[in-house]
Amino acid sequence: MTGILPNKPRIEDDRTGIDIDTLKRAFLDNLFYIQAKFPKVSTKNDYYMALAYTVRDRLLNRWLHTNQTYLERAPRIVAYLSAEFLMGPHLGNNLIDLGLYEPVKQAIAELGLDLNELLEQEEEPGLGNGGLGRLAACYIDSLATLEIPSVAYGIRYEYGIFDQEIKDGWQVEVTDRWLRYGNPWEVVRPESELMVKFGGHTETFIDEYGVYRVQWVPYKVVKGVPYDTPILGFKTNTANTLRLWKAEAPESFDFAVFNQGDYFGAVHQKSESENITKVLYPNDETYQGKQLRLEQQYFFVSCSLQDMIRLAKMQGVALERFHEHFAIQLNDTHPTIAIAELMRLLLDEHGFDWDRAWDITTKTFAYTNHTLLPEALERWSVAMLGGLLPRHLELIYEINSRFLDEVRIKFFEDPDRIARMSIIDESGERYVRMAHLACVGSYAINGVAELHSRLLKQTVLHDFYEMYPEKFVNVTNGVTPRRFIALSNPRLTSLITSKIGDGWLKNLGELRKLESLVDDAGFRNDFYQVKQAVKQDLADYVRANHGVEINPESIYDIQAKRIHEYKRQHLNALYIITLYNRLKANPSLDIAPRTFLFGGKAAPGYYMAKLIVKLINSIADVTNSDPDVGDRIKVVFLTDYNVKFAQRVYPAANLSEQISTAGKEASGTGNMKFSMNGALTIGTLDGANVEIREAVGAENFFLFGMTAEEVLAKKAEGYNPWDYYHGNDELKGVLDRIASGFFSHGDTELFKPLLDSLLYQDIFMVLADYQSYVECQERVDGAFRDRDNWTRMSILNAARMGHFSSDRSIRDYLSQIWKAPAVKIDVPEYSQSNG
Ligand code: CR6
Repeated sequence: MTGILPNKPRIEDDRTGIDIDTLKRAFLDNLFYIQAKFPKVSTKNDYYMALAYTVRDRLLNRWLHTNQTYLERAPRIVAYLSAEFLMGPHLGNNLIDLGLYEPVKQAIAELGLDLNELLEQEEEPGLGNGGLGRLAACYIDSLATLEIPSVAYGIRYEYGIFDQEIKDGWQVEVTDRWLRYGNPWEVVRPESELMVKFGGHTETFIDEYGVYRVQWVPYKVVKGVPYDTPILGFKTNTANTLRLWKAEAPESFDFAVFNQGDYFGAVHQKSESENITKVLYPNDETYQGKQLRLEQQYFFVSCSLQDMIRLAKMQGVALERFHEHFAIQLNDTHPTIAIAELMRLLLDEHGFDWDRAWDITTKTFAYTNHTLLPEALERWSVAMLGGLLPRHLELIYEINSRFLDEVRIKFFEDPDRIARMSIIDESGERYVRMAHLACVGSYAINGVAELHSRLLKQTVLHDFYEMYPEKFVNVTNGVTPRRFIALSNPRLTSLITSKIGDGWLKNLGELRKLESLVDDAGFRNDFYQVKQAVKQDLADYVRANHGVEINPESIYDIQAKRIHEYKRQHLNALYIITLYNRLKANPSLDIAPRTFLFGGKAAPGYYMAKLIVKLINSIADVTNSDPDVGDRIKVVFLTDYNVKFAQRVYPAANLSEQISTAGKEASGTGNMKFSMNGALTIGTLDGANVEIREAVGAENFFLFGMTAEEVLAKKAEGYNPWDYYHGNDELKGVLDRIASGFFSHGDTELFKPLLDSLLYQDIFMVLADYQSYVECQERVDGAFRDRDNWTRMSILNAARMGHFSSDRSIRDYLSQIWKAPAVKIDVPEYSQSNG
């Protein structure tokens, strides 16, 4: 049998048709036959599910044709390996990609329902911590939009990033049961299960050809089951696959144990296997040497590589050509064990010799580094890695020994370099340094913004840069305008489209056409009205969900991102207290009213980050109820920040806080999402802020603080935060106010750890940047009062952000690293049948 569907999709068919009547009928059919409900007893979730299945039916056609085309044509495939995919809700995005948003909205309305309410029902798959996971999601959107054959591999965590609640001002973590009501977007493929080995030992033997070989005898085997989600491109026929692996026990029971009567032992083994994909580690930018985390990494990497080899075979591609067939991108070091695993598969399971296997491996992998923070660089103790993956440890030692020989030859009189560059850290307890393995085993290494890529070459990866300068490239991050403008800001989208057409959604550079409208007072007013309407929406949401009244005329000053000392939410807090002190000293002070909005999760074990959350909430308690403050300052901590919520927040911002210590934020991507939606940035010269400022123009960006070079210089000359405390009365007043217990009902101990860390160490130089930040905020205050000029700057921000589309990032990866051509997918056109 050839072809996928027996017939062309027909316009009046329930599973393919897209006219309003068919959509309504299909929706009711799904409600009846899938949810087994009729309208009178249906919950909102039943309606959501019925709609989700209706939409899924309409994308299956493209997905199956895409899969069939790839199978037949065996094109070069980009495989994106990532431990995190922070997808956000699927329904709205799929509607946008299919061009079905308006018809579906109408069909749903004709059934007496509200599309927005159904969209709200979707429990998002929060399978990531922050920027890195969300970046992966944007990249697979762009890969499909650019019609690049690709597959994304990751882990199907049963519990994603925890839900955040706030109790008495403190963060409380609640498990994220996102799969509770089922997931209509995934298709399980039990027939494609694979086995993954763990533990045990290795044995050597001589094979039938007299060749010396190694065999791994594992302690346990775990089954990997793939769950596939179609990832549509925007208005293309391409629908690629996100394949997430779930761990299961190979048999439901170990019958040998069971028959001896050890029922609990047998069940325990089963649950132990399933533990591997139970929960996402909720740490952003920190590494913890937890064995289960290494098990997760190896589990998904081994499944994915075995799957690729299987696919290559199905397509008749010889393994010698694996690297021509696949470009594998390692999203940070989390999947880096793949380098040793591919070597193992080629050597031990497919009989390759070392040189051939190494040649293929090093032509296959490319590595993206996402951080310079030392505490985030992954390293596994040799004892742990060897216990879990004995064969891989042997291979890593062999890779290292050959690599160090090369280092010796290239830098023959520099023995220190050997110790510095070794994949094995032998300075104390021995560790495997995953970033070193990634550099040695990859043909390309990239940072995620120009500054970050430069600092990588100058600092953490300097030795590797000297060894392999040709491997180093930069790919500045980008974000998808489909989700972060079209879906989340429909008002702005229709305004833009009414002026310049809709080509910008595929070619974001076209936004430049808006620049010529900046002198058009009518357009400025429309743009302003859009922003006000969106701000009103957020105000309604905050009233309903937080019980706080915020003023849409005020500056919406927003810092939304993970809570981290390097991101300096506490610098923002110090400014709020500065304003508060000023208002108390002079109650008639004239300031532009501001609403300070914060959103973000703290890692559960990160005490200082949690204390910062508590401080913000404590400040809010005081400022929001002090009659002297009135409407001039409101502070709100927006609970449980996630992708769904982010989509409400970015469009409503006037001011985007991007205030990390220069040199610490590799790129940032929230900075891009805010600016695209017309927010102005207050920021340091850090990460992609540097490039954003160049793009939008220095006059449309509020810059403050030390540069990365100045930060390093200050550290070198000996930084003493007390100098700033004693040298700045206003800063002293702020810190003293916290210390006095003013925000903690008289408790002078509560915030002491935070104050001590600022006054005795201040590694992120909050105090050093304080004055510059405060002065910059005063410029913001002044600028906001000139409403028309602010709108002008806001338009120019939106108009000049074309460079920060993830489509551009993907094109950069393609031209510099992957070299995979696009493949057009043909899908039969709808036909009008006559029965
Ligand atoms: N935490 C960087 O800190 C960057 C993203 C995506 C981060 C952030 O600046 O935008 O990656 N790094 O490149 C890591 O996760 C290690 C992040 O999200």
